[in-house]
Amino acid sequence: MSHLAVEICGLRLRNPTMLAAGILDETSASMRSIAEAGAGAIVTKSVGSEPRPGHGNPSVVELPFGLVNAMGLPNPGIAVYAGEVSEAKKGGVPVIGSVFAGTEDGLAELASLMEKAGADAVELNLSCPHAKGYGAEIGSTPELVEVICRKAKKTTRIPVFAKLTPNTSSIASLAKAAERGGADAVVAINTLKAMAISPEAGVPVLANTYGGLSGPAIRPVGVRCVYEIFESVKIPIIGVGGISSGRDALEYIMAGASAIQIGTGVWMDGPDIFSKVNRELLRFMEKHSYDTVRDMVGVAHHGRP
Ligand code: RRO
Repeated sequence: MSHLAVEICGLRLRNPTMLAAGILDETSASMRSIAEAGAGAIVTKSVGSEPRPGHGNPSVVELPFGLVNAMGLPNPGIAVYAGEVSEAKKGGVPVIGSVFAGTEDGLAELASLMEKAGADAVELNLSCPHAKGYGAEIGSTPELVEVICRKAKKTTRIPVFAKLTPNTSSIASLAKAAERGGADAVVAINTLKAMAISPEAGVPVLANTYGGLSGPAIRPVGVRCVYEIFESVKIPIIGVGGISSGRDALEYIMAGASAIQIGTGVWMDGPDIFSKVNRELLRFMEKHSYDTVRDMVGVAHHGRP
């Protein structure tokens, strides 16, 4: 009998789909509605130590093949958001707290505050492509990624995930550094650094000029990144980038992902995307006689066991 349940870093998920950071995760109510819609876990929005308004508008450009966003890490700060995390847990699925900071000490402190708020795991945002001093600015060198993960592991008992940037010549080197630093899993990928220009106005569309491309266009990049990381580390990989069908999820799983996240797909198709992806995954597994998701992880490297 095929089933969708997975275990990742000790977290038991009823299925391998998670809400990605940054979409419909501003409040506990929206996060619980995603749990009700069928997600196996929820990742919170990226939260920092202090409230931040984010970048000015326009902060999102919709394209036929995805989105370019420069939200700029808007969030109410951990002191306020902690209450949303504990409430979100009532949705009955694991809640993973995404955090950002400009230093390794800042990230370690936020990781521990997320644990106190009740998060089941923490996701270190080492990859936002357009926020000065944060994200990819501190997550692009293996040495720093290693130190950041080591510090976060020292201050927390819950699993630590490192969300990595694809805007680098070797995402596998970043994944290896995260593993050396003790990270329990890596998440790949965040958005691709991008921009849009209005020919009529003759200026960049986004107030921040630069943003991050997400959605169907980046799926082949994400799948390639997961494939490369799988060959380099032993810790689990969580795949994200352009997933909106069971088939898309299967690409990531067969490249090496033990679970997957959906962000822009929720923006495009609504929360029902979780039950749709899960239904399609299960149908495929039944048709092709895979009992578990785990049996499909990395199949593109070594063939069926
Ligand atoms: O808030 C954002 O602008 C943002 C973040 Br934190 C991120 O990690 N990735 C992204 O594309 N946008």
